[in-house]
Amino acid sequence: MDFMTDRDVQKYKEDGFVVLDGLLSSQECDELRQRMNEIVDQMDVPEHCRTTFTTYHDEQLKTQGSADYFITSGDKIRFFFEKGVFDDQGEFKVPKHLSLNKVGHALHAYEPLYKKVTHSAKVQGIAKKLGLVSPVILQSMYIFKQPGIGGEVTAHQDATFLHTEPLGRVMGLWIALEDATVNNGCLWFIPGSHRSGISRRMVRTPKGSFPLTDFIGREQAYQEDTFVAAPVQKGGVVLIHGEVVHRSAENISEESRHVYTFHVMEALDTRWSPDNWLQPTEELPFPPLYT
Ligand code: AKG
Repeated sequence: MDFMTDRDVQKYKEDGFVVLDGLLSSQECDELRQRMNEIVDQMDVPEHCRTTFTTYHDEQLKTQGSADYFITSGDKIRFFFEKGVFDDQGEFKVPKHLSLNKVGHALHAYEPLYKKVTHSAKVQGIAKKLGLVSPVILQSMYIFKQPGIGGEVTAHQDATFLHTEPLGRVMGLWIALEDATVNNGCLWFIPGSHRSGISRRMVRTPKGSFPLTDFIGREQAYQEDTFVAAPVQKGGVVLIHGEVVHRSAENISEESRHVYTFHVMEALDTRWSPDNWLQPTEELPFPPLYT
């Protein structure tokens, strides 16, 4: 039997998301977490985090450094931190393993264990079940949602950041490496919200200008009671339609909520927007999912 059933496909199409249990074994989750632990052990803290800003000019350099670091991270493995984890001297105020918000955006390409999971038979089976002909991998992230300080992710649609023509070509796979619950910051969705287009787009600004990106349009105000929680057990995956509205709360619990997530795009008859922050590069064109 397929890992993803016809019923799951129907639910994904109706709601814009679906939770599938058992994509990974508990051991596979632990191996991915262990590898991330090693990556963080060896992490070079980015220069812009270390800059002490005493003048307006320093502060601007820091902001510019941080924007550059983000916008050129599509084909690299880079480190993004929670707010307030560095002191004025650029030293950690918390243990470094507890300081990270996420690591991105090319684990799927450069880290063998992550690459293996991304191209696993089950993942390829999901894409085939959904009828994807020529899916490619756009980006990947390891998200920590640290206990006590893991920040809120406000309501958004992924196509705001990963825009295609036509819309409807992008899907996120969000794999829980630990149980994700309403206490430690699981995802929440507005079921069916993937059918109304997008309200906001993040675009690159013209070369040489700052900031490097800007928004066209604005996120709507969504009604709190229209969101439903999508808790998922360790090893399960949430499929996220590119236009479905979703969010996650801050993690005020004592449990972390690590996930590995990546986005795929049906490349057949799809135009990837040259205005997106993320662009394929010579070093890393978007790799095909099917092997
Ligand atoms: C996304 O990757 O689009 C998310 O919304 C992730 C949010 C989270 O992991 O809390």
